[in-house]
Amino acid sequence: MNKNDTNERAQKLREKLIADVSKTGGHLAPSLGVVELTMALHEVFESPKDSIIWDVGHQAYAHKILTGRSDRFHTLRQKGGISGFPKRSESEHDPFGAGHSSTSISAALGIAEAKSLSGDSGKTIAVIGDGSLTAGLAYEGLNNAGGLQNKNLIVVFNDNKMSIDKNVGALSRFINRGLTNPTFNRIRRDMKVLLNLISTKDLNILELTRRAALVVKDFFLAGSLFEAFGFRYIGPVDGHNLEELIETLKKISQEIDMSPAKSNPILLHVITKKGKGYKPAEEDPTKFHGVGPFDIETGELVKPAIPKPPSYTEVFGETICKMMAKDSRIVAITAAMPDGTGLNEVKETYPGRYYDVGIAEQHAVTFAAGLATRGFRPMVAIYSSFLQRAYDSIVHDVCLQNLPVIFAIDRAGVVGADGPTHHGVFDISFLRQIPAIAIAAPKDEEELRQMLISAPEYGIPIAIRYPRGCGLGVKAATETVHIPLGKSEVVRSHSRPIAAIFAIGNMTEVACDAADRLEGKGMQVDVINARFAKPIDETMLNHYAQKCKTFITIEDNVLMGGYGSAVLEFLSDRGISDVTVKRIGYRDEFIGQGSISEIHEMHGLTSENVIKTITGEDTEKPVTRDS
Ligand SMILES: Cc1ncc(C[n+]2csc(CCOP(=O)(O)OP(=O)(O)O)c2C)c(N)n1
Repeated sequence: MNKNDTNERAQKLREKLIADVSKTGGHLAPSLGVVELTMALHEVFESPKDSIIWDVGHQAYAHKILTGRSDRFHTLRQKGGISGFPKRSESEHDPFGAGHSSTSISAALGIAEAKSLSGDSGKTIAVIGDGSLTAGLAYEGLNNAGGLQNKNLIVVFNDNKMSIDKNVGALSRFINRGLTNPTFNRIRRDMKVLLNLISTKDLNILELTRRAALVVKDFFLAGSLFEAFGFRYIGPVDGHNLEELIETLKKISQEIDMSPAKSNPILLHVITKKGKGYKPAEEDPTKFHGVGPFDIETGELVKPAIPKPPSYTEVFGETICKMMAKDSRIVAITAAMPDGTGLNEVKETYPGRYYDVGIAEQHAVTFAAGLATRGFRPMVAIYSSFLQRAYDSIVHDVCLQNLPVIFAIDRAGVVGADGPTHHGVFDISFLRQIPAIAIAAPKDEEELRQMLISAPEYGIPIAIRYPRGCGLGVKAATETVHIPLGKSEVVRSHSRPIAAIFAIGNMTEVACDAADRLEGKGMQVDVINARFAKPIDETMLNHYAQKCKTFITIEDNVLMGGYGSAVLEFLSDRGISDVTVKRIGYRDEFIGQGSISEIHEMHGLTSENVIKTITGEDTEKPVTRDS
């Protein structure tokens, strides 16, 4: 391959990435950073015989383009289009699905072992970033891999010093120290000069010098860390020098072929620049980590036609800042997502009470539990789908000890284009079965404020879940309103309602819209803003069981084990059998990608479907469940 040709191909690939992602939005900076690495991997290895597993998978766009998905790439993240992450059902070149971080080493090791067991000589390559290497799961994989000594496993460490924000923690410091340390770099330079001066006759000196160099390297470099895990460390190499990458990967491949079956796996350390080749992304890799549609010339985001109210995330960030000013017990914790969870202002204003723990949700929760034992009121801000990682910490460390940790669960409900790995549709169900915890969901951004302000006073674990996107444009109340634990509120009331809609969180607006439209048709329907999925408001349910015999429940969560289930359980346990409950929520299946409104439409989380459910008209899909 001629150097100019390859550079031109890399350039073309970048241009396509930028052009398509500027329209669809997506993870641009991570993908731009690995263009040469992707080309080199596909040049040297033979996918799908050799399996390439991208950690998180948000950087796999070039891989998708190079493996037969170029023509459809413009459908990225759209309903029915190419997924923003590797997906087994999409291509044989995606051997393992992802979306959540730090799974690649474990998955690759499993695949490598499966190949060994079945006599398949294919190699398995995990590509993992420095951000994803802050998660415990990655080390569980490294530890097991070093022990198993599967020679066909290669881990490529894509080191760009960035998670979504700047990477954090001691390991990141350790790895950077070696690479940027002037003393080491000087010694390395001097060593090279010395080695060149020595003739081959002086082998003893040569060997001595090599050993000395290794000692120095071990002392300073990332290599010692991976070597301690039983890997053969190679690097660091320049991740934008295609020739060097290809050369190195070829040597690695040959070396593996010549090694005995049980040999230490190889770790290749590659240095890349996030956003490489597109100036706005190089200058602001955090903005271009995951970006909406933008103008290619300026890098400016395409603005919505009508200005939108503040997002729930922004309201959370602003409220917690105000709370921290008044209450020194409150501390804020994020798992590598200060920007995404709205904690940037807290980070600036209260650096001493702000913790970015890395991509370590499990640790974040247990760390919060520790803080809570000493009188603090930790607020752990984590997206719903990533909180799944921390399940046992919530049960064992927080709830079992009844510690007053506050979970700010952002992106609860469907999230849109990121698809099934990122939809936050399980949290009501997976939290509801845990004793001690309360689960709240605000009907709008003002109620989110009130719930956050009320939470520290409950003195128990509480999860407050709120959706992706902007609020309803509700004005902030001038006075602080405290919400009593477990109390719902009636938001539409009539003397003789034909049905009562029990709505939770963002679905309250949908329910109100349906009730208002039915009122226009002369039908009385009451709406109750549930506020809490746990404890549920038994007084209100009892009251309505007397008042009307049809209940509708609606939630941005799976039906199974969700808020509607809680209502059914209550009625059944109390022997109330003359009330029919129709539940609206997500069926027992994983939900694909699409815009939030498209998904709500498909699953009947709309006022039209609520109206149909009440008036008895057929719906196109079986979106409701009768009991
Ligand atoms: C369990 C989990 N938590 C959080 C995230 C959100 N997230 C996506 S990518 C990313 C940073 C990954 O950094 P790195 O591995 O260094 O890749 P880079 O984006 O720098 O290429 C984070 C925190 C996630 N995908 N999974």
